[in-house]
Amino acid sequence: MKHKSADIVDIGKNRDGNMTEGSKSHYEVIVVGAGVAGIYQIKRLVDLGIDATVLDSAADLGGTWYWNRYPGCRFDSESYTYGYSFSRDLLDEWHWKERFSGQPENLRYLNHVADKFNLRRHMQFNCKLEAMHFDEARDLWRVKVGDGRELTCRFVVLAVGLLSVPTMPRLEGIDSFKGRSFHTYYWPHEPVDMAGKKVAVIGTGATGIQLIGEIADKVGELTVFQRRPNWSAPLNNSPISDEEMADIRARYDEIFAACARTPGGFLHEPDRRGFYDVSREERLRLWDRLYDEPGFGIWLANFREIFMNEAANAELSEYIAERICRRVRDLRVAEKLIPRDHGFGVQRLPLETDYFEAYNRDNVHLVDIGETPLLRVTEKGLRTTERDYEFDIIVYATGFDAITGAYDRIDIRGLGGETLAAKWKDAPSTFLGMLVHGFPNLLMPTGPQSASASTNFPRGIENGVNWCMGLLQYIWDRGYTRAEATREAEQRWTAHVVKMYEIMLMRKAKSWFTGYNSNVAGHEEGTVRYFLYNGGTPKFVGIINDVAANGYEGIVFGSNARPEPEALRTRISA
Ligand code: NA7
Repeated sequence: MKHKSADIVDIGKNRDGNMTEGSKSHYEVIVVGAGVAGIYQIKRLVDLGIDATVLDSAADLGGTWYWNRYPGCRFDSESYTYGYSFSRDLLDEWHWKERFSGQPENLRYLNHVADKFNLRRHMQFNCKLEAMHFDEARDLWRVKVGDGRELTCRFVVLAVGLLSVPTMPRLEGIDSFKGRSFHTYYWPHEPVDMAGKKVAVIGTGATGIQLIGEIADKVGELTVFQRRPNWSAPLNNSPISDEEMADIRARYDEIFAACARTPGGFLHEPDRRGFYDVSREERLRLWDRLYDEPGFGIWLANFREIFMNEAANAELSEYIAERICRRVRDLRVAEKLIPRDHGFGVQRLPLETDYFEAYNRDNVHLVDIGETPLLRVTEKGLRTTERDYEFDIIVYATGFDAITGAYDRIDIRGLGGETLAAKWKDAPSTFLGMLVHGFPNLLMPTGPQSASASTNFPRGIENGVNWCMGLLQYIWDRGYTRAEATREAEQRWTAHVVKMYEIMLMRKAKSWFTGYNSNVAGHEEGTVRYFLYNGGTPKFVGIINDVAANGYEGIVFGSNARPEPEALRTRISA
């Protein structure tokens, strides 16, 4: 497809179709992030012939699947619910090899999508977005890229990821360690030889749990430094044969329809019977089945009360604790792996493969740093209040400055020079998780308080991108140059998001769902941030569709800088 120039203001000098992406200075839309969301976003834009580009700080596309290369990294979503749904052709030709596909295949998939739809030529890599300031007189964003370039665009779409800013412990001596060390997010691209090595893993979130289960039998000694245990349940992964894949392909419509129906955007539908309407025996039968089934069933196909009712949650937690005890030989170790400070499923549930069995191995050791905290990193390893440990490799599986971290690190200034980081200092506030009052022409298809983070991510991404595209088309059709959420609409949405937390036990959890991160100033224990929309996919989609149907109620439009009618026609008819 010809990449049309849609420069609509006098600063657009690069009208030469032969110019490379990197030499242009103005775009109608700049998309930031070439991950799952950015890839779909640019696909939708180029399909319309919009002059758009993607900037990404990485050396290549893939976002999460580009960066996270640690062993064991994989979906907890059924692979065939994770892929894009927009192209029948793509669905028909891609064979997911495993029910829960691993990082290498996921990255191959995203590359395949980009190549198939010729999207790579609209992407610029090693391009970190440093700043974006809104030019109020011209309704433009002035964008500063890490390579020194200054670009302008009418709209910025931030597809920067929810978990894209890894955080390290605030420990002294990290740089003094003489062995190899890395955060899981920055796992090296070349294979890491761990055979016979003494390896430390700090952190037992979803990442640590995947990693530990995978490497326990491949390293010399593995020492896990656990501050708080996490609940987790078996992934029960398996390969997908040609026959199964053919069957999945024939059922794709049904599969995506089921995802659209469920709160989490997965295939797992909640058990809508009342927790106390069925006998305890019946509950146990359900849990026995769900625990041994693949995927998030034990979390999402459970009774809805487990998310809201302390007693119901406690009964399920006891059941899971008992299943853990059956898998870990040393009951003292099992006891340390069972969370006692929060109930099952109120934090993000990690799914595991052989995680608990890893602790039955002689070469795997668990250090409870809740009891004997880490003091510092030394030249040779780690020091706790109890003793010194020596390692060849230290892996930090210590999580992310989640949800708002990537936004906070960009100098984003809206009307009156207000910075987004200052506005969101205590907590984000948005309209539908996709727009922010005071920051016109900024779109976040998967922003804080949208439903994407609390759902099967690509399903949320498609909903978010589709809605943003509808809004852009509305703007272009009417010749507007500015769109901004009103303060009232933002306040209403944020209050609704907060209300949705009030009924959930998760509001009390020390997890990235509530903005907790001991390694980020201001995010320590005690500050709850309302990051996610917990009303579920169907409700979220209903609300955003209603907003669109009502002429984008809650958004004000303006046309300070009128586009040339011809340029506008070109874009819309493309
Ligand atoms: P998480 O879920 O935030 O887990 C981070 C883990 O690291 C967790 O066990 C933390 O313990 C531990 N941690 C963090 N900082 C420290 C310090 N300073 N010292 C010791 N231990 C620490 O991140 P993940 O990467 O595992 O998962 C993130 C998401 O990625 C996941 O939910 C998936 O959606 C994909 P804590 O519990 O805070 O005591």
